Amino acid sequence: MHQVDCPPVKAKRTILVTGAAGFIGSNFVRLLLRQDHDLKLVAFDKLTYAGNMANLSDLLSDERLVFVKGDICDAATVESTMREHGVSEVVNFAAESHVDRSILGSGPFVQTNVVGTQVLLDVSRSLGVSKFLQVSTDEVYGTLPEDKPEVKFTEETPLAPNSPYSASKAAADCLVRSYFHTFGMPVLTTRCSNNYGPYQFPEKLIPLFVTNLIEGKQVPLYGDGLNVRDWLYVEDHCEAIWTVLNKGKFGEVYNIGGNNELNNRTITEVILREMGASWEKSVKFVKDRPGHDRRYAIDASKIKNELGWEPRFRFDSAIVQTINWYRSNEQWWRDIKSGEYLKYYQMQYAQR
Ligand code: NAD
Ligand code: TDX
Repeated sequence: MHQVDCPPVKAKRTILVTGAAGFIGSNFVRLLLRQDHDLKLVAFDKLTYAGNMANLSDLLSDERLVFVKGDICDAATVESTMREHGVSEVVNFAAESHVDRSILGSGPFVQTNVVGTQVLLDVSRSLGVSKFLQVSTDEVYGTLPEDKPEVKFTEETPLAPNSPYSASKAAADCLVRSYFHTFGMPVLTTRCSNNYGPYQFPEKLIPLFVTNLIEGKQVPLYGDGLNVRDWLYVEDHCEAIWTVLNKGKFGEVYNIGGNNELNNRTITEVILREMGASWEKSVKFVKDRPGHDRRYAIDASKIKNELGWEPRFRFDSAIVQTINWYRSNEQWWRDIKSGEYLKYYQMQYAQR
């Protein structure tokens, strides 16, 4: 019998998702595949200490997803990947993302966050992509006073980064802005507050504290523990990025936040309560982070009013869901908390 080969189904959009094996990137890929959009995703990641194929392993059998190991600083690999897969849009999550590591050494932060973004912009421009979304952070705005709760970061707040991490992200944001003004590139920038949820590397506050408590270890609270962050569930952040990618106006910045300011003591109390641990036995106050920003708070009215996005998850239930995820996925974080991680932990916390 004569056999007819079916022509490959042509995806409408092909999105390069850089940093897709990290915390937020992998949650973004998972969300888009679950929502069943007619698109192809090219997950591109260098697999640094923070990149983990286990974050994507359950998704790799999906024919809408391909994975490419590569560095965003390597223009040849970025270009060949984008050409081979016919990439039409870029969402750049790839970054060195941990403030404490940027204090130990800023080199990799400048390299990936600044040079890597410049390379991605140049290749994307030369190939004429239809959209380039830069995933940035509220930390580029610096710090807010504690005694003026009405003051929040808006998109007009001047950039005033205080850590090498946030300085490198601010530099990248400036490059993205300049490619819009100089070359008319179709760029979008999002600036989000602190995320929590599944697959977050256990160097960040919430997964570090939850996994330490499961291991029967103490949790190291910096300074007086009264620094404030605006916590957002990762899926809400991913939905917001998808909204901006689809409805955002080129050249614009969109703040994303949870309207959920909590200090680190409160976060610690919530985790301890949920895990049945006591403050006296489990909390160790340690020397503060140098240059530690006191308060972050996002005014997310622009994305709400102009694009109709609002967070859907409530902190009190999403934090329990998150803690339970780390309880049920012990192998995932135990594999990470070994080898290199232990050396890092020793360097970061032993002398505090
Ligand atoms: P993460 O550290 O968990 O993941 C970063 C990923 O980027 C890793 O998979 C890593 O392997 C990859 N990567 C690093 N350097 C690379 C390179 N040169 N080339 C290719 N891939 C590389 O970080 P995350 O928490 O998922 O953050 C993702 C993005 O969101 C970052 O740009 C970060 O600045 C931003 N952001 C994070 C938060 C947060 O609370 N985590 C909040 C706001 C914004
Ligand atoms: O051991 C700790 N003890 C502690 O008290 C750690 C790791 C953190 N902290 C404090 C410092 C901060 O006030 O908890 C707060 C949150 O710290 P991190 O989880 O390191 O996040 P932060 O520095 O606020 O930055 C995060 O949010 C914005 C992400 O890491 C960034 O990538 C994102 O841009």
